[in-house]
Amino acid sequence: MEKRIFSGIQPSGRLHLGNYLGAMKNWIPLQDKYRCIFGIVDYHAMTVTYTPKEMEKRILDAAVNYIACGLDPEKTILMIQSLVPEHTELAWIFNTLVSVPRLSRIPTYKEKIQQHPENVNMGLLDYPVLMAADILIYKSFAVPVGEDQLPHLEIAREIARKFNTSYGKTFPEPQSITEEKGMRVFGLDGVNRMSKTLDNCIYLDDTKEDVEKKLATAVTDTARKRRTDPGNPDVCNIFNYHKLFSSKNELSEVTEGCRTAKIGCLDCKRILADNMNRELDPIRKRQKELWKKTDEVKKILIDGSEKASEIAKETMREVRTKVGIGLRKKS
Ligand code: AQP
Repeated sequence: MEKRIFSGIQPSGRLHLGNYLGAMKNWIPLQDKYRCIFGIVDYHAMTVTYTPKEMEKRILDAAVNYIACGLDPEKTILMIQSLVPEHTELAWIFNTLVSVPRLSRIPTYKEKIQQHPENVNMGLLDYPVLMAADILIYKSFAVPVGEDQLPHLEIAREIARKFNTSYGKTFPEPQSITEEKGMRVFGLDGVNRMSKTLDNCIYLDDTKEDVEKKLATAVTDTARKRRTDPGNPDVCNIFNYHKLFSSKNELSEVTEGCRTAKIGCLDCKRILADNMNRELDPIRKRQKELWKKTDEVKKILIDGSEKASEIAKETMREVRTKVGIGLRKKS
């Protein structure tokens, strides 16, 4: 059987550097090694309050960014979760294999109910079960994810194990594919993970000037009060960004300049802004081109979802038989 991997991003807002460095950028080389299925997981995005009229624009925005960052629909399946309803069907079956206390201990659930105390819905609790179905409906052997998603992947492994024990070997226990670089990108506040909800982001469609302005006010080493004070790159979030965008030489120059107060935070941020913009420029250029041909983008998603459906339907036929629901022509 072909080796498949699945990963996805929620269309819950504009995509940001955390999504790019923790997810999309790492997906690019996988396209040549495995059968990749990358989803825009819109059912997940319904777990927080949203405006229905904006959802389609967000889905398209995610697709534009996927392609602009280098995902190639000729090699890879790009799909929309809700166009393959077998994801939610399998999630229902998986719901019977995991306990409520287990789900309520997941860190992202605790985080979300703090962020959205007015809307603690079942979908938030059930999110990892739907994610397990997203992965296992394609019998994916591995999943490329950022650090925040590792507890969810653990749930997917537990569910696969439980299903296999209860109903016979059906699913692989999916492994994580993680890259040390970009595992956890902090937001401009330097404290929290970069996240759409917290709006502490550099977005992939921010202009060159937006990037410069946002970096200029971003948090650095808070103990460095004056330009003449030496700084400590080890506790500076701007230095974390440098590690992701700057060359080895620049990293040592910036380290030395900061520790000896030869350069100030603004000088350091200017070097970073140039490097970040150099990487983001071609992405922004392709975004603009793709927004002029959204019909083509929609077709890519519809075709991709059809290809994904073929695999998902086959898995569900097997699952329905194994769990014994429905009727079969011959008993
Ligand atoms: N800050 C981050 N650092 C590293 N990786 C990140 N990812 C997201 N933020 C960071 C990775 O992006 C993929 C998809 O994430 P998602 O949009 O489905 O959900 P999320 O992780 O919940 O992202 P947000 O921005 O925090 O969304 P909201 O605010 O809507 O919940 C995942 O692989 C994730 O690891």
